[in-house]
Amino acid sequence: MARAAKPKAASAPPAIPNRERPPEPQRYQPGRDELLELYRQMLLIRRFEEKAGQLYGLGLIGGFCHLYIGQEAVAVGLQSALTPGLDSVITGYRDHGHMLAYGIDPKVIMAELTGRAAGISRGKGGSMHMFSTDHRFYGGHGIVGAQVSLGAGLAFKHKYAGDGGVCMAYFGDGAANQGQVYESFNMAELWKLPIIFVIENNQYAMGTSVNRSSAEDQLYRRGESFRIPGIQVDGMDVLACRGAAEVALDWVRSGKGPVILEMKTYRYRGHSMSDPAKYRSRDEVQSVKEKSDPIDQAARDLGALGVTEAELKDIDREIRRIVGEAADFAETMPEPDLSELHTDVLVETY
Ligand SMILES: Cc1ncc(C[n+]2csc(CCOP(=O)(O)OP(=O)(O)O)c2C)c(N)n1
Ligand SMILES: [Mg+2]
Repeated sequence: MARAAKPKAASAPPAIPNRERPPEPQRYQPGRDELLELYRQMLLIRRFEEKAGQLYGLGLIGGFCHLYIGQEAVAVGLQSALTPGLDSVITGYRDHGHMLAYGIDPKVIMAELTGRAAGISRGKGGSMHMFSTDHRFYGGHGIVGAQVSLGAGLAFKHKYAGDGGVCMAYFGDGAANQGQVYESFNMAELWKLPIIFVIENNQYAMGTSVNRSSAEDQLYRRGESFRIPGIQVDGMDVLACRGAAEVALDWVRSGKGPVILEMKTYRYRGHSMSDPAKYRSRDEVQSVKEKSDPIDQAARDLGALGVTEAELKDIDREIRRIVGEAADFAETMPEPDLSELHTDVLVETY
């Protein structure tokens, strides 16, 4: 009896055959003042989030509250390469850092957290539903993965209007397993939409680690069957993030279609303020803080550029003052009037 022919061993084809790839990103080389600004922005996010955690503990913030501590380099590094007023940004519920990185006033973000009328969504959206069309910042979304298809829509608008803008759509490692993400990938590549898909791989989706939930845990490869190139980036290094953003933006702005950036990062706090974090050890968290903290890394880079400890302490003092003022504002401003209960629910003119 003839033996069945042995299946031919696959000869490790290139990930995306016949497809040009973006060049390997280089670590960004900023001047002293530019790096100081990136450092300031990361520290603002860190101190803002610490304060938000305290206000939550005091009962001043209701509902859900997801902190961005540990992931600061991602939003700061990527968004520093965007053009405000032209490009658009959209993300999930862990959104405070992205707003701060876009230069939105910490006072109106904090006031939104405490549900005050002066908040950026007039106190009616809270932590997960912040929006600023002036900044082309389109939320703040509680439905995991929804921002990816909405982001594809924003990118379609950029292309349709021919305005030269790019949409940066952020989502998590958990969201990367959601179906609508792949429908969006397909359309985005098919229509060569100007979108950067940013997967913030902070290693966990609520209490589930990426390795436990993902058949392919190298998330930058998730676009392969759509011919979308992916780049894996050290998301704990603001200069690596910025370097990757430059490459991705060049690619997308030149009309070559979408790109995926997988940002390897880590969240220091629980999923939300109500997470007891029993799924990982304290040692694991401590070890990341000690070895890879993005703010410490930037401080070392600043040291190499001649910035002194005393200058960094002054920056910290200044940031604490800004955050303290934002918290005072958020605690003392009035709540929305009862007559606002049914406004902003539907678009009121058609
Ligand atoms: C469609 C949908 N399914 C489930 C949930 C519940 N949920 C909220 S956050 C979350 C985990 C998402 O994790 P990830 O995408 O990694 O983002 P991270 O919280 O780490 O930023 C889940 C399952 C939801 N909000 N929406
Ligand atoms: Mg995650």
